[in-house]
Amino acid sequence: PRATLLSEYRPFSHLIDAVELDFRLAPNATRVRSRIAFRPNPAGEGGPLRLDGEGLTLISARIDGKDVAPRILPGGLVCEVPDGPFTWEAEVEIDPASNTALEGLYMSNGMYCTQCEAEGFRKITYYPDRPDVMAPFTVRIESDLPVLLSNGNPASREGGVAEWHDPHPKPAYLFALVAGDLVAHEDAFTTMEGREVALAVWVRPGDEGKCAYAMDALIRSMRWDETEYGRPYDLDVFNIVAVDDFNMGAMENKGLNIFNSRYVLASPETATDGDYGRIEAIVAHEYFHNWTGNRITCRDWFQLCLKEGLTVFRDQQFTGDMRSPAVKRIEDAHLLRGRQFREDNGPLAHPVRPESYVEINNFYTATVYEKGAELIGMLRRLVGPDAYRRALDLYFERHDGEACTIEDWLAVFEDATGRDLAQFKRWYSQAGTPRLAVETARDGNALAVTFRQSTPPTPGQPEKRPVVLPVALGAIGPDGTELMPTRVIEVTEAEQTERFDLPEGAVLSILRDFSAPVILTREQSAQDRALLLAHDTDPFNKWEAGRTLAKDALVAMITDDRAPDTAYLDALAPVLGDETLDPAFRALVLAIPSDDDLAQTLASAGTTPDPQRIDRARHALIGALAKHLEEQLSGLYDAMRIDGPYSPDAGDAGRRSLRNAALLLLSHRDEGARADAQFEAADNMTDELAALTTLLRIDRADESVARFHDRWRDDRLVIDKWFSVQVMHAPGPKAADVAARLTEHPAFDWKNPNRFRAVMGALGANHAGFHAEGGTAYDLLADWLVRLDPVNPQTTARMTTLFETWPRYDADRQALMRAALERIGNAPGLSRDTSEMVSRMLG
Ligand code: HT7
Ligand code: ZN
Repeated sequence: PRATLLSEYRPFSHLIDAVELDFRLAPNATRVRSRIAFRPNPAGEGGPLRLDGEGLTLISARIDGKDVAPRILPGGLVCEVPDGPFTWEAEVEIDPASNTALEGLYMSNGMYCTQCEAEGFRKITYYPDRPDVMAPFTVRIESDLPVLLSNGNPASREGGVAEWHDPHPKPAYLFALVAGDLVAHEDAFTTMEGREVALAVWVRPGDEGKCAYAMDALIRSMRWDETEYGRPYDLDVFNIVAVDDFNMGAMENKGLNIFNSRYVLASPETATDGDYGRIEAIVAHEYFHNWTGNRITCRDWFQLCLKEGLTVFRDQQFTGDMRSPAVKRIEDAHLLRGRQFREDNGPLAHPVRPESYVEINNFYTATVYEKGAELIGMLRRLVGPDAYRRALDLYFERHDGEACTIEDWLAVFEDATGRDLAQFKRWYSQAGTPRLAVETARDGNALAVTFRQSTPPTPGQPEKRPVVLPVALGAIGPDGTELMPTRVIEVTEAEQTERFDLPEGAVLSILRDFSAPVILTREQSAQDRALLLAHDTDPFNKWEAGRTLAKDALVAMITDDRAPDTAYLDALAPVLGDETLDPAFRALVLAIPSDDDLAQTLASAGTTPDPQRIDRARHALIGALAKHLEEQLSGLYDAMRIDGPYSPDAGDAGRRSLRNAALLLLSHRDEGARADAQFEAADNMTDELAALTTLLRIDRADESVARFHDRWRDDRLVIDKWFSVQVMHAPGPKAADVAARLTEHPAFDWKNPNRFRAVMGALGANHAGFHAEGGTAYDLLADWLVRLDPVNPQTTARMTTLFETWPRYDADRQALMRAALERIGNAPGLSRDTSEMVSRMLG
């Protein structure tokens, strides 16, 4: 299939003044009538009307009331039209019950729902399905089902017919419709402008008791967007619907957000602290899109980071404000380095604003989202918070109701601050993770710090130019006092030297707060790292110092068969015992780098990672840590216990995370005795699942696995966890067998994306298991992806990325992974989605 290119963007031939849609719902034969008022676009190039359409049966088409016979093409239709304004009317038939791809109008548990981003609206009716065509929509829905929802405000409801009107012009990807037997958890919100908004979270009957937290997160998000960005809500209703079959996390349809039910439903017994955190973040993210995405949208899909990078940045700020900014920053940087660096350093590397795609759904990536958010964070750091807010005010004022580009976004910052952002713009077009090497030279008290930046080649981009790097740094004295508070250096050259007045013994703390998404390399002694771990005033670098010590210890164990480094073990103890530190932070310090993290570290240092050696070293370090710190861990396990009812707040969640991190280590000393007791006594899913996971990790979980299933067999979201943990924590050589056995379980509904991901995603996440000798896990995954592709191409394509790291490994594994990818690539009738991913990965 032909690629779409950014350079080929042309405005659409027509503008739309109004859209009316009329749905008569039936599972296999839904009728959709459209009535669209078109007029020529003065910026367009004229010509016939070209509308997108896929899988539609055209019943009739009329222009200004007269029948027409458009030419039907593979991806749409073409029709000659009058020179001036005209009204297009069409009727099509579609089959939502057979729509397993979950894109367009589909059915999930007897409920109708839609997913139109990025190009799903064309599966509902003929339309210019592109984000720069914006229009107000009126929607009429006819059905026997009790709840009938669409975007905007309710206009009327009579018998089996509901009408909705959305006054805000929007692109088709924000269209939504829901019809089902649903119940609501309701509340209300008064905006800063005095608008009364009726809020509802709609779920299947029986789930209404699990909506309170999502509602609470929504209300806090609405208030936060007013206070932090001055953005009020703009309709009389805001509805959220939870659906079990969903390809992604959630969707920001105007006034009618649709969510994967796992990001809505929560109760203490069934959801973990992690689930609560994700619900809060995703509810906020979708709500924040109302301004950054919906009111101001993207001109074309190449500009996806315009809405996604900015909205991720906003949801990160929100979570930081609601919880701990330090813990949030560490988690975000950790996620970026795990997922986005992996993408940026492999065959799928692409710029934050790509310039070509075959299937746009394949570009909802960590690079567009998470690296896109880092770019916003760097801009804010460079201009400062006040100028950032001024620029955002100007952005909303200048572009409200428009479909914009990255050029529009950067122009707002240039106009608000007077800065030239030409070099900064390279971040949007250049793929790959910059390396920042730092060297120091001393002359008396003058410390010269030389920064050298370079970005390795990525597919299609052999040469790279220097980017703008805001490098936050400070210094700590040998006695632990702060000698230089944080300042931000702008590194813009390939090589740049900065001088500081710092006495002998001062230890630099570089890239504080992870101020730029780069790989920092620098020689630093274990003593200096231990000093930063003990005394750095910047929480990110304090954590980073411990992390680097752990990685250095592990790398020495993996490559040189060394014993665990006691310097690292000794350095941890004072931090863990420091009661002035947030338990959530201490839990992060205690976490051992994952196998995948170590594989990435080794590969980027030019060493081929051996999954078995990595796994063994990690286990050995865990054992050593448990032995060395046993008493302290035991004390922490008892001290972090919470007596009283469960609360998902950050304080209690932090205590549980530290306690459960201690539990895991202690299980290597007590043969799982504490975990067994905790599994029986737990009154919340966080503790119950942590106990089960711990038992799985020491291979003593058979009984608890069975009991967990019996306890939760009727709760689909908990059963997803049951599937997932067994595979994720299976001993390496057994993982593929465990996964294969679970695919035969009667509850393995592989057409449900959550369930499929629970097993296959977990197999990919079990590093030693996925890469176990012989390639059985690769084959199992490939078999299932070939099977899933005709049913759900989007989820299949996304899951092929589990193979993206193939170039890291030894020749045997490379051959096995490539063979698995080739087998997927050769499957007859493979979707465009999956075939694009496979061919990009194979190069
Ligand atoms: N903007 C939404 C993206 C999304 C999506 C994209 C492709 C296919 C299915 C999808 N479901 C949701 C979600 C977000 O970023 O807020
Ligand atoms: Zn988003």
